Amino acid sequence: MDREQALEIVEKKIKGPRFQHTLGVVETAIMLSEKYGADKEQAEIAAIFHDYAKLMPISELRDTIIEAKEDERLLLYHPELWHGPAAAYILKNKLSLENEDILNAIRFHTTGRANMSLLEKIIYLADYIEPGRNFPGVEETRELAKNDLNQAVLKAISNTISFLLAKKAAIFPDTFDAYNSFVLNKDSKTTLT
Ligand code: DGI
Ligand code: FE
Ligand code: FE
Repeated sequence: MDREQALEIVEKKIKGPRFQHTLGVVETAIMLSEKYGADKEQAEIAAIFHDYAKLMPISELRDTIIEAKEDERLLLYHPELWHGPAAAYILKNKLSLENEDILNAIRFHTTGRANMSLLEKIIYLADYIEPGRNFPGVEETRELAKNDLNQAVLKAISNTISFLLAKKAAIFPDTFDAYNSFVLNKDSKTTLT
């Protein structure tokens, strides 16, 4: 599938501001791939599809998580966490997207997880810093993204955890696992890419 086909499929599912956000993530993911040596085509496809399921009704997202045998703990947490895993399943089964790294970058783009791949980090970070984002802390994260991918992703995850704590929102374990994984590995950056 090429860029134009992928964009056409996604635009039908997520028109308007959400599609503009997606274009921002695509542009940022390509820029980060060039900087950190990831496969640009893979980053582009993952970015285009990352919010594919964002506007699906909650009941459909729930059914998809169950049918997909995705992590059922998700169902105990906020429905905002369901669109990544649901999209990964639909893309694999209905749109024949087979690359597991691309699917995981989409699956984990909201929570992160321990030991994220280079592509997973790039999509997580691109989603956080794309030009349309303007929440507190984003500028600092953009600065870190210019020369340290791991520090930038750690910052984005830390900010998200702080934001959720302030709201007294539940925090999914993968989000903490992502945070711990970056903090525990901070002295061995070579193993983190
Ligand atoms: O889909 P987007 O809006 O582009 O971005 P996203 O997929 O990163 O979703 C962001 C939302 O998800 C944001 O409101 C914070 C929330 N979120 C991220 N991690 C967690 C979480 N919400 C809960 N309850 N628990 C988490 O661990
Ligand atoms: Fe999302
Ligand atoms: Fe997004």
